[in-house]
Amino acid sequence: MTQSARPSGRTRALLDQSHRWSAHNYKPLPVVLERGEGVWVWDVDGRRYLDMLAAYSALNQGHRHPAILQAALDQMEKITLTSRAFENDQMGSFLEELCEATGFEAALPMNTGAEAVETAIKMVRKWGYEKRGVPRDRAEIIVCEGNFSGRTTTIISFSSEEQYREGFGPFTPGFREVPYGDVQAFREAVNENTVGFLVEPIQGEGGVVVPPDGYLRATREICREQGVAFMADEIQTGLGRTGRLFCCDWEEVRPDVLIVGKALGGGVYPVSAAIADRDLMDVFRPGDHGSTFGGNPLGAAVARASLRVILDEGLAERSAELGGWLMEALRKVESPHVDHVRGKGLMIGVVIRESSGPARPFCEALMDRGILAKETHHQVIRFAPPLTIERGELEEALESIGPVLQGQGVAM
Ligand code: IF1
Repeated sequence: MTQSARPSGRTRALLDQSHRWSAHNYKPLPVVLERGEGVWVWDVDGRRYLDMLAAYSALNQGHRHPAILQAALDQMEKITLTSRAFENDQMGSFLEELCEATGFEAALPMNTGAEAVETAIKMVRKWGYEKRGVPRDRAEIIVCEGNFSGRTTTIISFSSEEQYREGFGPFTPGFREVPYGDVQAFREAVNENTVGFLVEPIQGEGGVVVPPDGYLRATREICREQGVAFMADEIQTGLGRTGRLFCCDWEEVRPDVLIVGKALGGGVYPVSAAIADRDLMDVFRPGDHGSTFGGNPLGAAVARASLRVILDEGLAERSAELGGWLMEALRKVESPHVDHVRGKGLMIGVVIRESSGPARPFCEALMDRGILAKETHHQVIRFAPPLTIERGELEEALESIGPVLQGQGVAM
């Protein structure tokens, strides 16, 4: 991995420019990228980095996958946007292929993950009123502490992260929070107005938190008994990331609503969807819900290719094999700074001890060695490369990751 000097003149100028003109809603690493290919990205000074974040699992297929690019280019030669006022020749095939791959009867296409989550919330609320007889405006959805499902005002209404809520009230009612991983707490929270349970099979932003074995299965059974819709937010864990096509597959759990996004767009175009059977999906009638770009032909063509790549290249199987190897290799690194390593497949979190300070300086030291990773929740370094990564590339990365985890080059 190349050692990189401190920001050069060109990097500095571009950092200053974005700082001058952008809202300051992020604190990105001081690296300015201008090219990506597979698992590699290059900054404006030509330095190469291994991308171990993959845009938070929106790049499972790697940067600029040729088949996905080609699908985008071909579609751009034809038609890119129609709105849903008219039909287009790509959306139906996209949704058919998506439903076949996931085993559901229908899908509602959106763009960002948050929009798909909002779609799922509206779906199960209306289903609760129409099919379950829940009194108007009394529907409740159970969520977990540590959740992250997006940044809209309704979604942050049920966030347990103070910073994501501070200053953005008033909040949307109708959500009840339970500890993540606690089946009994979930059972006790269900009442006659509970219409849904929104859960990430592994909490990504929460710090790559894997629930106890059987948690998904047990809560899913309670949902079945109580007539509550089990809503899996697989926007980050889905599409191969954890070693199965969907993380729920590890416990053979079939949700009532499957929410997907990120890698569905192959790193080329935002595409998301809420997927369900007709008993839930058909609560939507013409005019109930929509989006200017949802189901557009360019996004649909890109999503078809993105899904094809995941299935044809066996990305879930690669994630299981390489993730298992990487997790074991990381656990073998002897370091006074690492509390433990957790995750599933190529969705891995390395937890840094509080006594060693936050994870950010470790990510900065990794950047200096040509590896891009991002901390989450202060203490966790997240490793989630494209699922197309080769074993040799991971072995090479480990030659740098090991020493950094042992504190080399880390400003503590
Ligand atoms: C940011 C986090 C990750 C998600 C899950 C829905 C969404 C996300 C499980 C919403 C989005 C992104 C959002 C981005 C950073 C990133 C993130 F740190 F914020 F939480 F991945 F962990 N469900 N996660 O992870 O999808 O609307 O963004 O398309 O907001 O900073 P979106």
